[in-house]
Amino acid sequence: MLIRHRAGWELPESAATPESVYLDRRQWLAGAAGLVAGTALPGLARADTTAPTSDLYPAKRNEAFTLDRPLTEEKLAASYNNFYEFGMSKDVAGAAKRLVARPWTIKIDGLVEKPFEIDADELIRKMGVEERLYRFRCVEAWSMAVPWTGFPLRKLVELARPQSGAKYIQMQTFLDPRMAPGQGQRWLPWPYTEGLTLAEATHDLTLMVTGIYGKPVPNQHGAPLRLIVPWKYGFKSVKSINRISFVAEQPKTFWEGLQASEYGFWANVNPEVAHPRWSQASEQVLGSRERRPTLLFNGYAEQVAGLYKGLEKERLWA
Ligand SMILES: Nc1nc2c(c(=O)[nH]1)N[C@H]1C(S)=C(S)[C@@H](COP(=O)(O)O)O[C@H]1N2
Ligand SMILES: [Mo]
Repeated sequence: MLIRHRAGWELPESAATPESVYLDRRQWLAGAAGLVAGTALPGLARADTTAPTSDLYPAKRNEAFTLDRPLTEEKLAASYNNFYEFGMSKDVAGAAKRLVARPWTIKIDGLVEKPFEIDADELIRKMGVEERLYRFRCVEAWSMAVPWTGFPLRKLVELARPQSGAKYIQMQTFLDPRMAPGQGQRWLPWPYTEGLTLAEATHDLTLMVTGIYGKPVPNQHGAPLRLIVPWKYGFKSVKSINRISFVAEQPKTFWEGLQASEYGFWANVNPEVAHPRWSQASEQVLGSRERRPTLLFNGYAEQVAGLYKGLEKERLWA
């Protein structure tokens, strides 16, 4: 069993893992045993930790994106993660070393002029990268402030040349239970899938993340390429993306597939709308003892509220 001391800023165990709380603990423990056995699997390639695009870091900071709070300490952000492919605790950085993030191919398909595949580093170099400081708010009611490096997803949408019928994009993580033991947990709707409307995907704040703290993004943060949508709960920010599909209908997401009564498609941050099991009014600032009031759209209301005009009847806040 894992026995660890709780830091002052961590939520009590009862509140710390609400995204997974309703999952059967015994099922998970059975899976965890498989995870240990899986570590000994022979023949698995070791992840190459040097990104062919590492010369792009640190990237120039775009000063248009400023923060109202100090940055979270790099070590803390890198050791308090949600990446269910590698386990359900926050302590998955070790297990995520198994992720073979290079070479990595991203498939662009669906309603586009011409589907294609592209190597992640080729794409990153083509798009160019910049640094932005964003707030990051998990539905579990904790938050961080992070220097991400990446490029606006809009640039990739332009590269893909969507057909007029494309209204949404669906983004998927790899599916490889040998590499990611958490995917051996068959009751979870793998692969991890997320989606955005085309308007959200092409909003200036929506970032394809390739780096963090001035370096290529490490495995536990979703190497080699992950999404960041700072006005939505963290679960929308899918990691280790290998497929982006342009579609006509609203795509089903991992969390909707798991528990639609608690997690929806929109997942915009709103302090006034509680999760069915806990309040969203405030957030624990990781690395400090501070609890801050949560801001509407995580503080990005001025930029994004317009995206939701006319959608007031939708379930925008879950
Ligand atoms: N593929 C994948 N992406 C994922 C997750 C996951 O389990 N698998 N967890 C999500 C959740 S709930 C959060 S809060 C963020 C955490 O990102 P971080 O570990 O880089 O802080 O990743 C999101 N993206
Ligand atoms: Mo989350």
